[in-house]
Amino acid sequence: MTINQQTDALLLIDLQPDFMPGGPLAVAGGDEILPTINALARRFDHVLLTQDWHPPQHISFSSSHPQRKPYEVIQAPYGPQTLWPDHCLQHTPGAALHPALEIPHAELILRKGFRREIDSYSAFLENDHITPTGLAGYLRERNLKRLFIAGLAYDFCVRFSAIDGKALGFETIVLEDASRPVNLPNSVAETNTAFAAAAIPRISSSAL
Ligand code: VGL
Ligand code: ZN
Repeated sequence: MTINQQTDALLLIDLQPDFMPGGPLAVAGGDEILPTINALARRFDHVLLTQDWHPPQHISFSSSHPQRKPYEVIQAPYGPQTLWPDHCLQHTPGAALHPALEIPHAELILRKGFRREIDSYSAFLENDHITPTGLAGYLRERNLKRLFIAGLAYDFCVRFSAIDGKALGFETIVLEDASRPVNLPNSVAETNTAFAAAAIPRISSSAL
C-alpha cells in the first residue's frame, strides 16, 4: 500500500500515560507501540492526534457513581456506558501526550470527552453517536480522504473512531500492530467482527 501524502492522514488515538503500564487504565503493552508509532508518524505528512480529556466527576468514572465499580456498565441517558477508573483528568500529567512521542509535525490535537455528562470514545462522534467533535468537517475542509488509525485502545477508542470515520465517508484502515486493546470480555472479538462488517481492513504497519 502506498501513502498518498496529499490525501492520507495518520490518526493516532489517545497515546497518554494513563493508558500505559503504571497508569490507572493501563493497556497491556500500551507503551510497546510507541517506537512503531514514531516510525509511522515520520512517514506521513499529515498526522492528527486525539487526547482523552475529562473534567472532574466525569460520567465515565466509576467514582462518580456511588456503589458502582470500574468496568460495570450503566445506562446513561444516551445509552450504555462502561465505567472506568478515573483517568485522563484535564491538565494532569497522565492526560498529557506521552513524552516519548516524537511527532513535532502533528497538525491537530483533538480533545474529546471534555463534557462531564457525555463520554466520547470516537474521534468523530460522542457516545450519543450524534454529537460531532468537528473532525469530519476538518478532514473534509483539508481534503484528507483516507485515514490510517492506530493507538489506544484498539477495542474502544480506535474501534469507534474507525467505525464512525468509515460511516462518515472516509476510507479507513486500522494499523493493528500499532494498537493495543484494553481487553474486556469479548471486546476484541466484537471489534474484529465490527471491522469486518464495515469492510475496515486491519493491516500491519509493515505493509505500508
Ligand atoms: C478509552 C476507555 C475510556 C480509550 C478512553 O482511549 O480507548 N477507553 N476512555
Ligand atoms: Zn476516557
